[in-house]
Amino acid sequence: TALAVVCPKTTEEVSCVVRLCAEHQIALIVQGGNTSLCAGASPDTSGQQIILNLRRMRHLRQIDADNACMICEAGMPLAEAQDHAEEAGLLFPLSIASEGSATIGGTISTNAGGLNVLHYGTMRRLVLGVEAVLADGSVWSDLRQLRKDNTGYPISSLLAGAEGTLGIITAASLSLSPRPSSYTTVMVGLDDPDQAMEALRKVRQLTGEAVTAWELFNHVSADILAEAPVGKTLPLARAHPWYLLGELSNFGSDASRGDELIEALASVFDEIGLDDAVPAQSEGQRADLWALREAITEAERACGTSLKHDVSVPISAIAGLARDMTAACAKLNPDLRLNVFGHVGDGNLHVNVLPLKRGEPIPAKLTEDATRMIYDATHAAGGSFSAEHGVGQTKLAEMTRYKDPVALQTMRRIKTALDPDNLLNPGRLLP
Ligand code: 2HG
Ligand code: ZN
Repeated sequence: TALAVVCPKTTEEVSCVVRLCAEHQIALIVQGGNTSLCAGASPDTSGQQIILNLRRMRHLRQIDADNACMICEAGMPLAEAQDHAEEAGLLFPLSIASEGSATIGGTISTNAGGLNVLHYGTMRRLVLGVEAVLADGSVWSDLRQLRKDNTGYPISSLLAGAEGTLGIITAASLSLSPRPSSYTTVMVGLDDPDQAMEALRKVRQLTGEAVTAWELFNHVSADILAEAPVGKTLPLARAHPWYLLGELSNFGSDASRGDELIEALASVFDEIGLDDAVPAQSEGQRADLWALREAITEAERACGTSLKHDVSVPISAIAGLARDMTAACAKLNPDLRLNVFGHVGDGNLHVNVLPLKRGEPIPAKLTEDATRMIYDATHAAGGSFSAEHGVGQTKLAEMTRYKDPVALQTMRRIKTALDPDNLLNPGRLLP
């Protein structure tokens, strides 16, 4: 429910809308690809907020291979930005399952993570600077493509992850990486999440910085992929409690390096006793393996409304957390199906409770107990209740419960300084 949907095409138009809204004290909700998993981009139910949708601002303003940098407008879908980088012979490494819809502005505003964070970092690290319209309509522009600039508070970095509460990002200068010449991708069955982490340590010892993705998922993920309307089965010889999808990148031009990476993986799997592994033999097979992983969210949606948790802990604690939460949820209700998957190489897991019966709501008491158990266990392990999806409107209670009070107070002071009338994305991020 919104007062209006405004689709500006230029930064000047965004600034104009913000000035008008400030004059009339009307709140703005900024929307990109509308893929938030915590209601970050939907207005409240009052019908008094304006949706500012940036999808018409999708130009590539500049790409510069010498400077390994490109300037994209906020409404450009992430997949399109990746394509532009590829055409220039480079890589824009942020990769998330929703990249066909999610936009550059949205992924910066939520500091998105995804599949390659263990090597390239989250979106904030890939942003050299942003252009943004502030709450008074003024335009902050930092598209200079500098890798070093020690002249004060890093305003662009502050806007990354601010969920549109401090300013509206209209464009960004993004850092590009060398493109790997080949990938070594493998799926392997596991008995225990510890094996994934042991393998990661050993493979890193053998190959240095070659590991660019290390994804874990459990047997429930595999089951729902098979049950989905377009059922997908894993290419392994037998079923396992856990699975790993790992990828190594060959950054050199030496083709034999690809063979070395496969040998390194094979020797580590052998040492740990992992005997059911499938390496991708072609680019097509690699795409098929990734399609399985990236279809987990949609397969989950086909089960009805699930209860999502997106947690992170120090990497050393991730295997224990995956195991303990599975055991604790089974105690809450033995029929409960827990879809556990995520980016274990950077310490991030999605721990999602499926409806007990397809399409039926999860009972309120179970929702409460499971959520409390998962977040308390995460907090006790020194973790975060929101690793990469943000806070939006749905995790405000967790902000009050788990966020350091001094951090909250500091965030409120920053918000008041930059948006004193609380007109930019009110009711999200800050409780
Ligand atoms: C992923 O890792 C996304 O695929 C979505 O972060 C996670 O659906 C989810 O809970
Ligand atoms: Zn994820």
